[in-house]
Amino acid sequence: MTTIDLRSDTVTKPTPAMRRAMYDAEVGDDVLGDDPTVQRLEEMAAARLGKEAALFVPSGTMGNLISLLVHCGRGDEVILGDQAHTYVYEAGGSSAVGGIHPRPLPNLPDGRIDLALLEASIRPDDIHAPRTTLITLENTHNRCGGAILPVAYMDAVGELAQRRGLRLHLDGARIFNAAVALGVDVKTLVRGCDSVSFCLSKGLGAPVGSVVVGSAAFIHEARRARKLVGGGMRQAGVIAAAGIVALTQMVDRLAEDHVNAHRLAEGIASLPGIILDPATVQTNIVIFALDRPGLTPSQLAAQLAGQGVWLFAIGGQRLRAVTNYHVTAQDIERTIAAFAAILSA
Ligand code: TLP
Repeated sequence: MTTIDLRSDTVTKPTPAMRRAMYDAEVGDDVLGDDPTVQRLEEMAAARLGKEAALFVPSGTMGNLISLLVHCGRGDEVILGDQAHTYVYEAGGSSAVGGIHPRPLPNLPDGRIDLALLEASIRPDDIHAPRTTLITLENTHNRCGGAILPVAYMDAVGELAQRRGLRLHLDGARIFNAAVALGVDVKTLVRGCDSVSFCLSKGLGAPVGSVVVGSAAFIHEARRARKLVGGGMRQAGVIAAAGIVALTQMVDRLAEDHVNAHRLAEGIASLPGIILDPATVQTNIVIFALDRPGLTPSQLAAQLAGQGVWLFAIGGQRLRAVTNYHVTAQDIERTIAAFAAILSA
């Protein structure tokens, strides 16, 4: 029985083309500015997102941390969603390392933060208050079920940030999922952002790495911050080469993951005990709740694993399945059948 791994899109393994590119990569000491493959990836990423410059980093977590360290001084406040990956899953890094004060506001179910609340939460110029310097958004929104923040909302927050003298950082770990699903150029989606961190190692399939983009001045400081957190890498062209393949070959196919996620949602939504509106599934993440006396989310996950289907319980009554390029349309039918066998019993 083969395993269908829906735990995350981070489980994707490098494609044959990536392995070949890694083998052939021309490399140098990137901390000394000598790695041509890293430079090519950074130039490609900056151009693709419509920003002046880019920095290759080991992970999305480090990309967000570096960005926050550059935008905020100690004691400054960042406004972010209470379901944001940066707030929930990054080990409190911006507070621990940067002394940055988080101001979590409720994420709406569609991943947005209410605009009026955002604006009202900006601190007054008062010696008692931390200084609000940054807003961080997440697109697509992981804990909001892969929800897309549309162009109009991104632009509105960008305009608000600019008008109020704040910076806007985007955790765009899955920004290409959003761009592909909306059918818009990713540049358009991020035009109001001062910085964006996006991941090569999720749906795009690279084994390691994220890229931070922004102005040349921002990236200059980000390079120093990367050093500070120990993220300067030497012959990193070996992994950047896979990132180049990710950007050139793996973006458009994300649409298949979205179709599979939607089919999965439709296939399980009507099963007894599953609480899920398939219309809310916009990209490759399916989050649903379980309401079944005598069966906890962890027990359901364990029973599915017994049938070769892996996914995660993510707290409370919720579970998450993430489609990715190792998961085929037939795998989705097998997954639906496994759910049905357990829940109809
Ligand atoms: N998300 C992982 C887990 O950490 C939850 C996953 O399986 O989805 N931003 C967002 C929106 C993310 O979803 C993730 C990873 C990150 C940042 C961090 O990226 P890495 O894992 O490269 O540090």
